[in-house]
Amino acid sequence: MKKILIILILGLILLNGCINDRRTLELRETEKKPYTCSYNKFNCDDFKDWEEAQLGYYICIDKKGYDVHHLDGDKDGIACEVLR
Ligand SMILES: [Ca+2]
Repeated sequence: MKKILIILILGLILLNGCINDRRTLELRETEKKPYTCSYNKFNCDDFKDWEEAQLGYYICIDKKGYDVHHLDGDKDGIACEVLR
């Protein structure tokens, strides 16, 4: 019983770590303005570099299931080729 409790607590600590990493990632993303996937708000030139644009693309794919900001016009899975 004690072992199960320890494993459960370790699992919760690990899970919390993952969530915090994700928040850090999104905060870095939001230095210019709060990042959202609710509506088409961002263009490629709103991101500081290609890596950030690609991250923004992935975040909305993950949250909404599609390219909310139309960052990948040719739909090859690579956002904002113009920034590379
Ligand atoms: Ca593309």
